[in-house]
Amino acid sequence: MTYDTVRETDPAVADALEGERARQNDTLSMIASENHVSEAVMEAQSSELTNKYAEGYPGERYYGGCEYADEIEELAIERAEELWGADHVNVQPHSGSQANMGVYLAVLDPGDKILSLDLTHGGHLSHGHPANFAGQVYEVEQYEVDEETGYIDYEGLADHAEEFEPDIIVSGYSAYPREVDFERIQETADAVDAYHLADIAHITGLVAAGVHESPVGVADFVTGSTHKTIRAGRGGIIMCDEAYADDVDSAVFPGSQGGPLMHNVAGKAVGFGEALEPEFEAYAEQTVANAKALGDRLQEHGLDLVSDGTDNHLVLADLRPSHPDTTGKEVEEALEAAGLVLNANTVPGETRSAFNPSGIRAGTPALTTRGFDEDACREVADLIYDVVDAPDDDELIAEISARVDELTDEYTLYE
Ligand code: DSN
Repeated sequence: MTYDTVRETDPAVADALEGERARQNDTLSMIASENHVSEAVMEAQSSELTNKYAEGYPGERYYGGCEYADEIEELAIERAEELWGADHVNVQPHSGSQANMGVYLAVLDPGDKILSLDLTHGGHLSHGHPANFAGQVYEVEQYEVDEETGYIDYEGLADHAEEFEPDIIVSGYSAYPREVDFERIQETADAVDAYHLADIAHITGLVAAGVHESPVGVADFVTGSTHKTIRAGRGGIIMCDEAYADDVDSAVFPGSQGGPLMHNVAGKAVGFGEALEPEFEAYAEQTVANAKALGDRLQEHGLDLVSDGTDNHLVLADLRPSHPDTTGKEVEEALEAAGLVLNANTVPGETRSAFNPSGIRAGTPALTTRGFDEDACREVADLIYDVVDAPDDDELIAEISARVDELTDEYTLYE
């Protein structure tokens, strides 16, 4: 794909697009929520479907000319049903947050109660943070991880649910490195007669590949995004039993969205098709193996990992025990200068701020797409540790940057 046509009419945008392509090629993305889609997904996403209004659902649209939109949405739905084994799938949410909004609108009234994980313990804004619509429209209380172990405090959650009597319990997280016991959370939801929404945005691909326990068929609702561990381009998805299908569909359209972004639905269809190929399972397994290798090596260097390791695609390091005077933001910025892009992150028991927190979160989905194996991830852990240890050492940053250049040349991405 070239930007030659954009360049003819709009050089400023072409420069920025080419800059972003070069940035992705020449740096290593370790942001746990990012990945690199195939060129086929990108082509589908930049198709003429960006021009098309298709309000409604396949076969029941409010506009003419939807025959190809119907075909594409049906393909995306069929493939998603096969990938996750869901009864009903809505592929129209513009994002994971909109997918969550769709579920809330389907079953909650304003003022109803949400019980979800605290953002600083690994939750998500759309699970009820006061700055988000969910925290403003609903009454929210939050559960936590056990600060000693870093694992979800399932007993604390059950006690909290009994006391708070929520209408919905939200599981599924943004910075939680361990397998989630969805069955156990479902038992808690059943005990207090609450719905259970499992937001698997981060682990959608791991669940599809069978390398993480699936909440589909366990939780009442499963939401996800389509661009993280599943490489289907930006967007969201909702899965549920047939019994909730009509409520969910009308909560998405017309409840909270107008016309679906059909070009993104086309990207989802292509990406889901790719994930149905046998190689995807190997990719997901390698992603997890790479995160373990990365985490083990960081621990060998003396970094403290929340929960003492990982079961999935990410590690969360708490810098305080080994480097009490170094913040996550300082490390994020120094690493970025060296071409390693990850994010500063809050940790359980955070003592600094969300903007300048005490941890760093590192994920392996994008590295694995580039072809990194465990050895390569161990080397990346060495580079990360060197920067954590000396974020102000410009000479070191330059050396690491040179090594990152060699790695990005070896593990190529987009032509
Ligand atoms: N912002 C995403 C993340 O980085 O986890 C979740 O939406």
